[in-house]
This record gives sequence, C-alpha cells and structure tokens, in this order.
Amino acid sequence: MEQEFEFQEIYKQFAIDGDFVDCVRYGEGHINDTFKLTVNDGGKEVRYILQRINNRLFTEVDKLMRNIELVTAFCRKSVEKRGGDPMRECLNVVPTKEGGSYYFDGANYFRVYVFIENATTYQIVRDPRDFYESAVAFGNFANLLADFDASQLYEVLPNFHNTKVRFENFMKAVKADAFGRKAEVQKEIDWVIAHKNLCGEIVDKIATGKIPLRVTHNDTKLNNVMLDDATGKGLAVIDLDTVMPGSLCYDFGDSIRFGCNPAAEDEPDLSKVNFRFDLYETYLKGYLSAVGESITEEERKMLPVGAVLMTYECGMRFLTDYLEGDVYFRTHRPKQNLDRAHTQFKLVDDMLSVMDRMSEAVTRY
Ligand code: ADP
Ligand code: GN1
Ligand code: MG
Repeated sequence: MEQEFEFQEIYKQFAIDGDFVDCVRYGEGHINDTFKLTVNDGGKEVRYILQRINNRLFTEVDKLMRNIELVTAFCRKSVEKRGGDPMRECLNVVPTKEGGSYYFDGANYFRVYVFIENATTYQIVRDPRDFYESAVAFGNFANLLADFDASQLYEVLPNFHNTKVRFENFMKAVKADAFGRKAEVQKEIDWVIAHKNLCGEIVDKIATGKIPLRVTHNDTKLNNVMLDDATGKGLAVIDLDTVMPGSLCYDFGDSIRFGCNPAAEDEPDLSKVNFRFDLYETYLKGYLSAVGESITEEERKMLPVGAVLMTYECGMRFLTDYLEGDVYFRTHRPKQNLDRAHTQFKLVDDMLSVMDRMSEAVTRY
C-alpha cells in the first residue's frame, strides 16, 4: 500500500502561487518518491515536481540540497552565458516560503522543482537519435562539470561506485542471508563471484592516479535526461542527487548499461535482453563529440570497461537488495530485483563477448 502524504499542507510550505489541484505519483525513479503537483494560478494550470527525498539513503538532506543548489546555480550560469533558457535547461529548486531548499514535516523531507514542460524522459531507447542526443547531453554535462570546483561538494554517498566495496557488501548480504533467499540464487551468487576480477578495474586506476577523479553525475541512465519534444535535443540533465567525485568511465558506462538494452531493466524474459552494439556506437559517437578535450587517453581506453563494470555493479546491487529483502530499490512486485539482476548479468556476458569490438570502436571516434 502506497504511503499517503498531506500534499495540500506540504505544497503550502513552498513559494508557489495558485490553488492546489492535485498531486499524483510520477516517473519511474527507483529512489525518491516523485509526484506531479498541479496548481491553478489565476485560471492557468501550473505543474511542479514534488519529491519526497529518500532520507534512509540520503541521511544528510541539508548537505544533499546544498550540493544541488551549487550545481544548479553553476548550470544556470552556463546556460545563461550561451543564451539558453535556464528555466528549461536546468533543474530549478522552488524555495520554501522561508527561503529554504526543502521542507521537513517532522518525518519526511520534501523538495519542489520547476516542472520542465514539453520534454520527455524515456525508459527505453525507441529511436537511436534520442540515444545520440542523450549522449550529447551527458557529454556536455561532463564538459561543464570539468570547471566545477570539486572541493565545494559534499560526498553524499561515499564509495558510490567503488565496485570493490560493493562486492564486500554483496558478500556480507550473502553471508547474512537475512531473508533465506540465498539457496534460491546460488547460481547467481556464483556468477558474481566468478567475475570478481572486474571489481578493481577502475577503482585501482583511480587510486594510482592513472584515471582522474572528477565531479561526475554518477547516475546517467536515459531517464535522467529530458529530451525536448519539439527539437528532440537533450534539454536538461536531471536527478542531481549523486553529483559527486567519480569517473567519466562510470558515467559513460551507466548510460550504456541502461540504454543499449532493448528491453526493460526488469524484463523477466531474458530472450528479449541483449546488448545492442549499434546503440553502443551511437552513444559513443555522441558522447565523444560533446565531452571535450579534457578526456584523457586512459579514460578513453577504459570506456568499454566502464560499461561492463557499471552493469556488473548494478546487477550485484540488485542481487544484494534481493538478498536483503528489497529495501533499497523501489519494487512493485516480488522478485523484481532478481529480474533486474538477471538482465544485468545477461548484458555483462554479452558485452564481454564483444569487448574487442567495443575497444576498437573507441579508436574510431
Ligand atoms: P529518482 O531519483 O527517484 O530517479 P528523478 O529525480 O530522476 O527521481 O525523477 C523521476 C522522474 O520524474 C524523472 O525520470 C522524470 O521523468 C521526472 N522529472 C524529474 N524532475 C523533473 C522536472 N523538473 N520536470 C519534469 N519532469 C521531471
Ligand atoms: C537508481 O534514482 P534512479 O532510479 O535514477 C540508483 C542508481 C542505479 C539505478 C538503477 C541513488 O537510480 O545508482 O544505477 O537506480 N540511484 C541511487 O536503475 O542509488
Ligand atoms: Mg532518476
């Protein structure tokens, strides 16, 4: 049963003009509770995004929102500089009536964003052009963040893409077997362990300075970029909760993980799940055209590894959550996290079988 919130009371806390019309669940994010809020302002319907921040995960909401204010302010300036529309091309936090960036009702934390109209987020690539445009948008975002002072940002989720730490957490979940699900997924556990060697591929290069740590988005799936309905171009990169130190290879890799699969992330029928190499090339081309000069040779070389690694890590995280009783990623049905893990493992197998071609493609663009 979905939790109900007193939306009429909550919206009043924010600097929003107009009368409450409704507030309904929106989008397909796995972490926050997202709602579309509609108000009537003098006969005109105006929409907002209202989110309950997942404070089980983001325990320091103050610092999280400070990060978001810094990043959105930075983004706004750059959009203004190039003559763009900062109300559509960036996320805009709507303040509370007291001037804060979020509202705490004693139990839950809420924030409001200006609704970006006439733009869409996609769950699956329908048209390669959309995927290309998403690559350009994320590449531009990376390029933009290259000038952002990392020391300003608080690391909200430390070790977010530290795959070695993720593996340790996975093994803890296996050992604890808190929900008695281990026996059922022994084959999957063995698969994860058999691929353990992947874990250090990028983390170790960051540790030795071979790959630079940068300010990155860290959650670059297709449904975290809005495409303009009129032009089809990437309009705004959203979901800025995880903007933190990371690697370009992670951001590139996470987009590939999500977008190069023609089926849903939780598709139970694995015959529908496969790694579409043509879409990989499409994304690679768009990303490299936009990411700018700052990408190093080593980062370029490691882009395909980033794709395998993000997919492996995400599958491991889904399986961890399944073992821990589905407490992290939102689920709508039993075994959804297990289905999600399966799709990721299938994609890793597919990618590993074409690694040479993936690397060769990098040298072409
Ligand atoms: P989560 O962290 O749970 O993934 P998101 O911030 O990505 O939450 O929001 C979930 C979905 O809500 C997005 O995929 C997008 O479709 C929609 N959304 C988020 N922010 C906006 C916005 N400012 N304007 C329009 N739609 C938005
Ligand atoms: C979560 O919030 P959302 O749905 O964009 C998760 C990502 C995973 C993704 C898998 C903060 O992203 O790390 O890759 O699900 N976000 C967080 O779809 O853990
Ligand atoms: Mg999201």
